[in-house]
Parts: sequence; C-alpha cells; structure tokens
Amino acid sequence: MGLSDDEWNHVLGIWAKVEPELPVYGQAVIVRLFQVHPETQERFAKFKHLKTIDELKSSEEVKKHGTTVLTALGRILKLKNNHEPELKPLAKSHATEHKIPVKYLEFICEIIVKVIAEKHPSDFGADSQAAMRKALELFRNDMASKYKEFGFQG
Ligand code: CUS
Repeated sequence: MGLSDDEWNHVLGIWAKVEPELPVYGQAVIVRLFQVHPETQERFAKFKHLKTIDELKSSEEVKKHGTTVLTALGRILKLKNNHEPELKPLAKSHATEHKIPVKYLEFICEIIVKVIAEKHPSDFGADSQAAMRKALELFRNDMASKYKEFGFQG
C-alpha cells in the first residue's frame, strides 16, 4: 500500500521545512522519546548515564544521534515507495547489532509526528499528518519484514 502523489507531496513538503533544522528536531525527538519511553534509553549504552532532563537536553551525543536518525529517515522518505536499497542496510544493522524492536520504531515515529506538529502548527495540518503517518507506517512495515529476513523477530 503505497502513498499517492498527493500524499507524498504532503510528506516531502513538510520535510523540506524540517530539514534546515534537523539537529533541533533530532534533539527534541530523542529527548522526548527517552522521557516518554525510558525503556528505549536503556537500549543505548552510550545514553544510560544521562539521568535528568537537563543532562539529556545538553548532551551533544543526543543531538548527534537525533540528527543521524532524522537524516536516515529523510533519505528514506525522499525515495518514496522505492526505499528498499536504503532500508536494507538500516534494517540489517538494527536487527543484528542494535536490536531495536519494531515497537520502538513505532514510538519514535509517533513522537516525530508530534514534534513536527508542535513546531509547525500551521504547515502540518490533518492531511499532512495523515500522509506522514502513512509514510512512516510504510517504513516500519518494510523494516519489520526485513527484520524477519535477518532473523530478528522485532
Ligand atoms: O539510530 C537509528 O538509525 C535508528 C533510526 C532509524 C530511522 C531506524 N534509531 Cu537510533 C532508532 C531508534 C532510536 O535511536 C531510539 C529508540 C528507538 C528507535
């Protein structure tokens, strides 16, 4: 179930507004994720020592990781329905090294939508949000099926 041209236009339109500030968004997403779903923070040895919200917010590592995550995701979104070549290595590393369950991908995707909606209330209306949710669902479904190919049940 791919997205229509119109839906992709919504997705890439809002992404173009996010992109110039990727580190800002990336940081906000990771900080929020670790607050709302602390079990996700436990998965990363390099972030375990960050205890308070201020420590999270001032961590360069968190900012860097958030930028990495959103850069990877942006690359995938721009490939629209043809993201397979880009997704495969990502699914492999996440299935075999990082072991990030699909559930955690759901958490992070939901937070991405919320953070964009907060920062761009007027440019990210119901249609755009629905399109973004659909694109992220496509991403997760394809990650989940690749996970299985790599022997990770997710
Ligand atoms: O890093 C990376 O790469 C990933 C993303 C993609 C898009 C897949 N990640 Cu990191 C993810 C996650 C995190 O960090 C946390 C939590 C959950 C998920």
